[in-house]
Amino acid sequence: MQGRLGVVFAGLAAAIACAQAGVAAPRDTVAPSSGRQARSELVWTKAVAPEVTRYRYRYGPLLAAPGHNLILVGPAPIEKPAGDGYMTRVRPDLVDASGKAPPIEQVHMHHAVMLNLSRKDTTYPSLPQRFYGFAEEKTIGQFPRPYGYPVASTDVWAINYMLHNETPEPKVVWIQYDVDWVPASSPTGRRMKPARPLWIDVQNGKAYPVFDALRGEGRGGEMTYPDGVVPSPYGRGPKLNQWKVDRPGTLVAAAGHLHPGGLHVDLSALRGRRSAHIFRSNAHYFDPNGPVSWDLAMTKTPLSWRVGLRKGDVLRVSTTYETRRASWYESMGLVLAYIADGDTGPDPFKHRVYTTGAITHGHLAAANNHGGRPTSLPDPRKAPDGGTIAGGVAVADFTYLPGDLSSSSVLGRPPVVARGSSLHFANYDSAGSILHTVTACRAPCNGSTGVSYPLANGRIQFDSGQLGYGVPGYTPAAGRINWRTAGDLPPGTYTYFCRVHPFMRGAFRVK
Ligand SMILES: [Cu+2]
Repeated sequence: MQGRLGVVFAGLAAAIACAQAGVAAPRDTVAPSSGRQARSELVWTKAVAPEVTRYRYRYGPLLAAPGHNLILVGPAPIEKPAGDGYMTRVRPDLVDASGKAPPIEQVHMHHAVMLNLSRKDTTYPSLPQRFYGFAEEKTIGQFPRPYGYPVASTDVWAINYMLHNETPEPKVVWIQYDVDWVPASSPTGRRMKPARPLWIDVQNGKAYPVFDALRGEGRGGEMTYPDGVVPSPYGRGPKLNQWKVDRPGTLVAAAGHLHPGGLHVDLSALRGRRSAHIFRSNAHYFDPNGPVSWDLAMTKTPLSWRVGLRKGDVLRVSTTYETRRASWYESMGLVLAYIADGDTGPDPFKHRVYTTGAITHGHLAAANNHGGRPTSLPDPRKAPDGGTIAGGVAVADFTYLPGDLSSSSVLGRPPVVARGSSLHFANYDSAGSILHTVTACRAPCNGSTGVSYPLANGRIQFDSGQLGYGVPGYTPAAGRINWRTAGDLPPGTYTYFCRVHPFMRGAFRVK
């Protein structure tokens, strides 16, 4: 048996030698689906109010290759209503060929950003203007009257997104976006006032704007980023979570974005030494397991919400994650707000501001499989000892060899590592840019896969990062395929999963 495993390992080692030589360090790109280039198309239009037309568009087909963690490197142009006008509402979705949203634990939108390539972003001018963003929270953006996002007929819209296929099968999906539109020349359009998007992000400007919130960090089971992180994650550099107001105006709408485990995103205004809390976008979890999954909706400002700001005021964002149940890797926290330049709204330093709002939609069917039900997978704590392959574990073809819970052969037994030694993992699937992690989950970690199972909740925490190649800092890829466990793990059986492909489960044993 050992000899055969050695042969397997030699083949894998050749693959990795290739990858290390740079032969296969591909950038993640969107593969055209069977020759059909992705493009955006108008699906239908309908009148929803006098002089307000709803346009439904779909952008696709997007082929999420098996197991891929895709990021589109260049933004792709998308359709928009013709002529000059105002966008007054936007509703995003991710759908399959039947028009339904696929289950989140199979394929999900990590994030998608709608861009206006014809304008500069206000809070990060080297980017095109970010005017909407969404992930599986799918917040519906609605402007209060008489405000809207002004769009010129010559503006070019684009979308930049990261899509995860969490399964080993190819998935084809479309990004769907509904836009409510008021022509500028209509009587309603002539009464409208323009509002400008402000993207305020705890990692503003980073191509992959994420941070980790680890279990046990913070106080009372909650960690606030960046406030609760010592030393400051920004070091001596600019405070990425702040933006200085460049002209007087009034905020008219805001909503937050966060990831599973996130509790809320807070927006404050600073004037001199004073600080005014102006909005908390709460994550409302429908998930019966609590704040642990994408089964959530964010609250958005009420239509009557207005905050007047002066030039020189500072807008500041922070986000809070729960840190009692699990670790939350590669998390986000941001607010998208809209400001009407020149308008004078209530001064938040003189008047009380409503800091809460309502969710924009209810529980989504795509988020309904919570997982964690019994399966036929074994309890690795009860399995006999296994051996390692050339001293380590190979991640290949969506399995951990040896130690994969799905393997009924000897390969399914947890490999043993001597106390004081570390166990080596190497991801050989990465030659095809399939990223995997080795992330601790609480034993036995053998329940069914769903939006809230497994979690990164091992008794002792560890996480390899996303092993594989890509552009570090731009994609989630760690830029390496190797990882070692800590050498000081106490004896016991350790269970783990892949954050990218949560159906992947493995175990090892320290003796
Ligand atoms: Cu994986």
